[in-house]
Amino acid sequence: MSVPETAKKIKSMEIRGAGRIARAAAEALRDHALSLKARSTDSFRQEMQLAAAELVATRPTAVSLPNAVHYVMAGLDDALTADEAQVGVVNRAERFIQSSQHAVEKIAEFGARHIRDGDVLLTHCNSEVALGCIIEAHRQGKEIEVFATEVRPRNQGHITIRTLNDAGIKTNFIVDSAVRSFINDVDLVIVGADAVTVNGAVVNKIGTSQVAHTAAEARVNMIVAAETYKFAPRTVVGELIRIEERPPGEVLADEIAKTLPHVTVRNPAFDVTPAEYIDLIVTEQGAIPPQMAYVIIREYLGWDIAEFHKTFDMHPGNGE
Ligand code: RI2
Repeated sequence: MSVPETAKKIKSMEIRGAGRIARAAAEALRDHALSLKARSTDSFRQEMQLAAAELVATRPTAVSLPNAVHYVMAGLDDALTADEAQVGVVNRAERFIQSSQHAVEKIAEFGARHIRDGDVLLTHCNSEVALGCIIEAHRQGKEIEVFATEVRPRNQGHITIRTLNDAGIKTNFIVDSAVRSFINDVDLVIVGADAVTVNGAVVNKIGTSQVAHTAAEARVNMIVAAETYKFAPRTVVGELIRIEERPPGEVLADEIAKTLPHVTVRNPAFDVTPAEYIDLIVTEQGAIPPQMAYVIIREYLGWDIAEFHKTFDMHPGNGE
């Protein structure tokens, strides 16, 4: 798929979920590199940088997106010819896509071990990796039941209940505000992540922090399923994760909104759950307490200050 087409689909959320948008961006960069008829390394590099910037600008919160783009664009490093640069980008894009798919499978395997026979689970939003853990536990023959929230305003819960239903998993569909009413029936909360910061806070779909607070108060454990490329290197140098605020029309129809001149609709797509509400983050490298997020950033994202300056300048939030 072309870069503009991919960017449009990510923006409109036709392609959504932090892992999926990262893989879609890698695919778009790969296809773009293959389509370029660049005469020089410099012009190839420039064209690729424009494409990378367009993709990164689509959605500001899920850090998997700039991390994937960064990984693929490093294929340009040390390339002496346009051909070498093309091979570098294509190889890295393929590697990212494969390792992302592998990470999703590994997390399912590790995460399923935290789910016991007879457990009642609760999930919020639609996370490929969180659902992977649940489906793997079910595949292993554990008898489980799930509470899935609706996830206003975009109703990602509808995707979740279809996936769980198709897997043959007993599922209860509830409105977001019903979490507290059912939390005492729940043994474990499991969600995904759009970003994990250096202090172990998890940025995920709006409402996650309310679920986490409710779970903590009821002494119900909460685990987060997140690939290492969801960890945010720039938070090491004090950058904050930008929370995307989406159009008001997603929450309240424009015709109604315009009759209410004193009302402002706020529509943040994500919120921040502090580390103390999270028991474990399950990554493809194993489970860690959230307080160990820095280790993941250091070891698996190859973070260092020079690298930071070189590669993250393209990020739209840079300098804000
Ligand atoms: P996976 C989604 O964001 C949700 O917040 C979900 O929990 C998170 O990305 C991770 O998704 P959105 O794209 O990568 O629905 O686990 O705004 O699929």
